[in-house]
Amino acid sequence: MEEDKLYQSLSDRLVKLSKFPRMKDDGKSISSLLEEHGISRRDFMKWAAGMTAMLSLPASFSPLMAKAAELTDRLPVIWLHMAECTGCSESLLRSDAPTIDSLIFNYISLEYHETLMAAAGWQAEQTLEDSIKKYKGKYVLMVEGGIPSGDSSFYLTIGPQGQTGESHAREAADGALAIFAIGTCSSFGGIQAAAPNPTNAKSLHEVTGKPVINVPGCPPSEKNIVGNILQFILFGTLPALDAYNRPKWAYGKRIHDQCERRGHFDAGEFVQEFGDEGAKKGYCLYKVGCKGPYTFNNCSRERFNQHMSWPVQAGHGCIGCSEPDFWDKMGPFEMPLADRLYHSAFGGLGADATADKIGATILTVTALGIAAHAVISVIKKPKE
Ligand code: FSX
Ligand code: SF4
Ligand code: F3S
Repeated sequence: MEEDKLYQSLSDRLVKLSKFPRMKDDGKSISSLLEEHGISRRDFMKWAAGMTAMLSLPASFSPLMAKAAELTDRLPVIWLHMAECTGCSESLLRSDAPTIDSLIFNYISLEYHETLMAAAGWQAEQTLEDSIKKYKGKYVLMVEGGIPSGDSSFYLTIGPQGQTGESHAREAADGALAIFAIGTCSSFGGIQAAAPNPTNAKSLHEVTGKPVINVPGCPPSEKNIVGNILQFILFGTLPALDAYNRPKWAYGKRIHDQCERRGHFDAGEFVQEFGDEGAKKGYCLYKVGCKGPYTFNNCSRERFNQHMSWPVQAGHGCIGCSEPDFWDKMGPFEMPLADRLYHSAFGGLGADATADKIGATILTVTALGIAAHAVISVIKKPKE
């Protein structure tokens, strides 16, 4: 059976990976870390089952997911910051009590992360250079933030030598095994790329010319960040991607399709203004600007902060934060976009369009310079 074969090949891969040396010398396993924070094995297995479902794998693969989490300290990760608010890192790290996702993030072999590491100045610069050399062709590069480029690249300089973010990103991308753009800024340019884009901020793909897996959202949820790391550990290949190079397991469906207020949309029950009777009854937020019908992400299913809540549950519409150019194209955020999107920009495709169709219609694949299948074909297999 296909499923058995897949199970076997993933488990063989994990066995090979487990023979790699642990990259941390504190001797702590993920189990001891969880125990220290009062998280039981049972909770961990429940979490692994949730991750397995999120990645659309059969429930019987949960033990493999748990094993993959235990092996995240075998993969060197370099995490760079560009022009952004650091919300992507915060999304993972700022919960009142450490979550399993945040513990996994701490457990990963983060060779370089400007916000988290103790080193600064020359020492930090050295750490980055050393990591790039030492793990050439073996590290995963994760970049947060849009990248001021060309004649405007000096708007972002990093480190004691004043190297531009643009050249930092290019150098690190050259030796990477796989590259992830974490957040909408790195995926598509982000807020700093909003018209008139004074710093000429660009996406990671545009700046490096490399195949990049985009994990957008401003910020993306902790689940989507950690899920991508686990997917890579498990498969060693890239996931199926949509026209904007977003993994389909996370960005394959619209917010609107899985929204808890969808029944009210279908019944024509709308909040007319914030604070009205409809708002108190949890009616649909479309008329006060929800962009859920045009936004591809799993927020309505996975939510944020350990499944606690998400924008629509909190009472504000989705602003489309995981879509390219949302900063210019989704506004005004508290007014419906229906007319523009249904009749002009989306060429009449309306709310039934899929991301791929929309991609082909307005923000063309060529504009991004990537085609999903081309990306998959050039991906290197991890060295084992
Ligand atoms: Fe902020 Fe990350 Fe938004 Fe951007 O997130 S949450 S501005 S996507 O790069 O820090
Ligand atoms: Fe939910 Fe927004 Fe769709 Fe209404 S328009 S059902 S609030 S996603
Ligand atoms: Fe962003 Fe909309 Fe989700 S605003 S966080 S994509 S609900």
